[in-house]
Amino acid sequence: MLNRRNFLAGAVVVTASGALAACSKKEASGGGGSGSKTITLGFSQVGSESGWRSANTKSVKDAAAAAGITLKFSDAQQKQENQIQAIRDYIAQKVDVISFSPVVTSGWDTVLKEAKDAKIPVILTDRQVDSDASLYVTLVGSDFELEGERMAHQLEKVLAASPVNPVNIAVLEGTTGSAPAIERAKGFKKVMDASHPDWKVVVSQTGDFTRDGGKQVMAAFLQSHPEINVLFAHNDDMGIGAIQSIEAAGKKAGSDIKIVTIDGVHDGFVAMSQGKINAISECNPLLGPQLMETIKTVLNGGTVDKWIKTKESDFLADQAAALLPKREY
Ligand code: GZL
Repeated sequence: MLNRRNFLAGAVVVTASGALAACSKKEASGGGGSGSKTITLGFSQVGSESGWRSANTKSVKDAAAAAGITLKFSDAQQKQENQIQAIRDYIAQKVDVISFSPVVTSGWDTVLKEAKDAKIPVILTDRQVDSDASLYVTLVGSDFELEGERMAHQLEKVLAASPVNPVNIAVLEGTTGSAPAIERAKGFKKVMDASHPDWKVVVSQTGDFTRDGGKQVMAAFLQSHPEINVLFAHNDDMGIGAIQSIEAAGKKAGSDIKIVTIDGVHDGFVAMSQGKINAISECNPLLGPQLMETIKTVLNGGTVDKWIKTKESDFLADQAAALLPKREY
């Protein structure tokens, strides 16, 4: 199990590894300028499973173009073997740096060692791995355990405004074995155990972060557990899919069944403005600019923290309509 505490304990200021010997301070500037070497980045993306992922992909592509970094991009269709193959291809192509969002936390040691042996620095984005921290330079991404805690506190607000008794919670989990699924569950449970002995998780199952997954699993939940009156979905897309099944069952999303989700994508805000999702804890997908800045710092021999966290907020349904026009994704 990924342990955030150990991960944080390993959070040291990282000096650029020997892998950067190939690039002197002067050379790696991301393209443009006379005599500067254009950086080539090999990026392996999880897939295209959700609105969050689409926004994340656009952010990476736009930021690479803006930074003058040559981007080799691959979509793994949520399969670890595709990501491992893509990383091996980038090593063979001798890219300057590799970045990826690991679909799951485990099973990366061998390929990360291959990248290290090839003296190619690896920067994680979005999701953590449980490999030894010496095998990658840093993670640019959110604190998922904190997102789970924030979600529980958001549910407290929703229930204070519209109490239900008893509180029977269904959970739509993210991709099995992924850092967000593991850590969000952990954070939510931490608050439940500390403050809400009256809350009960009656059923919990993965919907794999997709709308269809949320729809199918929620339909089964409603059959087996008609007592459900709260849904915690690990992302907006599964919550949106679940709304279809809730309404097909003749129930009112957002009132018969309170719904709280994580991400904050456009369609999540639309569902909030319709009163169908009661609260969203944001998980910021716009990691591209931070990633490119980190790449340039690392390739120019600079130091970066072991975890570069993204800033994010929490929203209740009554804020959605006003905020929708300003949302960037
Ligand atoms: C979180 C990201 C998750 C999102 C989902 O950083 O890895 O994967 O919450 C996405 O929407 O599919």
